[in-house]
Amino acid sequence: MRVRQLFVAGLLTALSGIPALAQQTETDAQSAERYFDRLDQKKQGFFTLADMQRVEGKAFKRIDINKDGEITLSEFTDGIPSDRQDIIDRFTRRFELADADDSGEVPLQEYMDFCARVVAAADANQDGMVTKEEFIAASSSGSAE
Ligand SMILES: [Ca+2]
Ligand SMILES: [Ca+2]
Ligand SMILES: [Ca+2]
Repeated sequence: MRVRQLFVAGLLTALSGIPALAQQTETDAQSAERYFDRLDQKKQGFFTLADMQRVEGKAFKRIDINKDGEITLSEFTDGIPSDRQDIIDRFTRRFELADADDSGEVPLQEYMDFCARVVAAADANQDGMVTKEEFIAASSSGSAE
């Protein structure tokens, strides 16, 4: 269980995007909440895998700077100030999580599979809906120590 929680916690900042870096005092729970609100576009109090894939599908197109249908590490870390090696390292680890086959590129399908892993790990009661409570619990408990 702990590994699952860490996994979700590890994904959050990557998926929330670089603008999150402006608020470095933000806790994991706050970051999770902000990201949740972005996914819960209909304000229903939960999001589904389809919701996440719709939002992240758009993000993918933005990250894929050269529009070749695949994200590379340099595209993924583009825009991070070069003196923030800690952030670059964090994004690098997250890229490696998304790049399940270790090919150095993440095509859309791999990215969508990655979203499915996030939802599966966060949806504690496995009803297909990730509530804010589930999402925050999954993302904050793993980094509590
Ligand atoms: Ca690309
Ligand atoms: Ca790959
Ligand atoms: Ca659920």
